[in-house]
Amino acid sequence: MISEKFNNTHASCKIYVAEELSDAMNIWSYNVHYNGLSKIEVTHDLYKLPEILATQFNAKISFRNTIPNDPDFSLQWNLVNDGHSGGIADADIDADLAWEYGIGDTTIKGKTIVIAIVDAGFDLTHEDLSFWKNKNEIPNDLLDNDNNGYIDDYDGWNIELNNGNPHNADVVKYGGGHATAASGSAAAIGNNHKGIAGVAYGGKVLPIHLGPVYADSVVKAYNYVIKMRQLYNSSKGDSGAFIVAVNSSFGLDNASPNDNTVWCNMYDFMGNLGIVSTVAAPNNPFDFDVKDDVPGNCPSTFMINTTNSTNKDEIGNAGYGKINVDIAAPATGIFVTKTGSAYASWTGTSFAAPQVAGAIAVLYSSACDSILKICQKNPDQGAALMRDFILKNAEVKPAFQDKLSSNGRLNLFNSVSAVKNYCKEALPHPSLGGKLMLYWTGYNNTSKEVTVNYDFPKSGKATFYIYDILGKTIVEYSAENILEGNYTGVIPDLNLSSGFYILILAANHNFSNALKFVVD
Ligand SMILES: [Ca+2]
Ligand SMILES: [Ca+2]
Ligand SMILES: [Ca+2]
Ligand SMILES: [Ca+2]
Repeated sequence: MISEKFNNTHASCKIYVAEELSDAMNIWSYNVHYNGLSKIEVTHDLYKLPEILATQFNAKISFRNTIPNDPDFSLQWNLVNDGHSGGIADADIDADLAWEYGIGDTTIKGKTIVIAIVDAGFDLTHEDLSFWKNKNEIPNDLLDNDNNGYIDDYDGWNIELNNGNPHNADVVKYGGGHATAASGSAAAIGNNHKGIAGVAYGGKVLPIHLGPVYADSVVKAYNYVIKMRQLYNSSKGDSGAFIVAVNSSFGLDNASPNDNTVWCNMYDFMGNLGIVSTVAAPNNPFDFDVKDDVPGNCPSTFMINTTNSTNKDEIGNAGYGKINVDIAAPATGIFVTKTGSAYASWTGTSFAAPQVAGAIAVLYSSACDSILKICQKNPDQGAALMRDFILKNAEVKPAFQDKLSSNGRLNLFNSVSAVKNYCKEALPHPSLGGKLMLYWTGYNNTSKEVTVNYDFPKSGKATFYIYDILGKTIVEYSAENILEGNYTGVIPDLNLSSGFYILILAANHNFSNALKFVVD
C-alpha cells in the first residue's frame, strides 16, 4: 500500500486513500495531511516510491464555453456580432473570446470587483442584475456600522433622499429606468439561463441614485464613491468597496470645464485612489473639441469619454472629438435590462460608457499578481494602466480615425490580451521574490549532458536531482555559491539509458517544479 509506505517514513505528514478514480489506469486520489511539509516536498517524496509514475494536485476546473447560456444572448450584437442583425460581422467587442480570461467577478486574490454606477432609476429587484452589498453595514439599524459617514448604506446610497435605499422603479420619473439599463450593459448576470449577459457578467454594481440631476448631487455621489474606495484602500480590503470604475451617463450640455472645476477635479481625486471614470459623450453628432461639454471635456487622465457606435462600426448619433472623446462602444439598439425584470433595446452613449466600465472589471479579474501589486501600492498607476489597456488596444476602424483619441472601438479581447502580455513581460525576476523554477532546454545524447535554464531566487547551493521512472535517484549534482539570478546550466557526465526521467532542482529547503524528459 502506497499510503502505508509513505506514512511509515514520515513522522507527521500522512496520506490517506480517498477513492479510486480510474481502474483502467490505476489512478487514485489521496487526502494529504501536510503537517509542516510543503506540496512540493510531498510530491518529491511521492516520486521516490517506485509505484508512483505520476502525481498531480486536485483543482477546480472552469468551463471554457465562452458563449453564455442566457436566452437573449444572440440579440447582443454588441458582444458578438455575426452580422445577422443587418450589421457587419465582428463589429463587436469580442466578449466571447475575452471571457475565457475573466468575467469581472473577483481578482485572482479573491477580492470582489465593484463597478459604481451613478444614475437614476435602479431596479434592485431585477432578476438579471447583481448588486453589491455592503457586508460591513447592518441595514436599517439607524447606525453607521462601517463608520464611512453613511447610515445604513447596505444597498448603496440614495443622494435624492439621503438614505441607504437606491432602489427606484418609478420609470416615468427616472428616464424609463435609465440606471437599470446602464447596469445591465455593464454587468447583467451571465450564464444564469435568464435574459442577457453584461460585459462583466460576473461583476457587481454599486448603485448610487442621483435623483434630479444638479451638479451638487453629482459631487455628493462621487463623494460616496471616494469614501468607499478610501476605506477599501486604508483597510487593505477589509471594508469599503473595491470600486475599479465609476460610470456617469449624464452631463451638463454646453457647459465649460472651466466653470465646473470642482466637479472636474473629482476625476483626478478618484483616479489617485485607483478608480477609472467612464463617462458618456453627448448624444449629439458634433465635434466636442470645438463644443463644450461636462464631464466629457474635463481634463483628467483617469477618464474615458465614450461615444456610441453602430453595428456597422460607425459613430452613432453621438459626439466625437480627437482630443476630448476617447473611444466608441457599440450602443445603437443594444439589448439591455429594463425595470421590472424585463429587457429592451436601447440606444445611446449612456449604454456605451457602462460597457467600458464593465471592461475594466474584466481586466481586473484577468490581471496577474504583478498588476494587482501595482494597483495596491500605487493605485493611481493602476488606474492609468487600466485606462491604457482599454484605449491603446481599441480596434481601429476608418470611421473612428481622427475622431476619437484611440481611433477605435472597445475590443475587450484585445485589452485582456494586453493584460496577459503585460503579465508575461512582468514575470517575477528571481530577485523580486520569484520561485525556484526549471525550464527545459534539452538532453544531448552525444555529449551526455542535460542543459537547463533556471530561476534561482536566493543565493546558495543548487542541487539537481534526476529520477528514473521508478523514482530511483539516478543523479545528484550540486553547485555551490550560486548567486540569485537566471542561469542556463549543464549537468554533465550523464549516462542515461533510454527511458523517462524527472529533473528537480533543490535549494534553500525548496524544490522547483518537476521537469519530465525522455532519453531515446
Ligand atoms: Ca467578434
Ligand atoms: Ca455606513
Ligand atoms: Ca447600519
Ligand atoms: Ca443573464
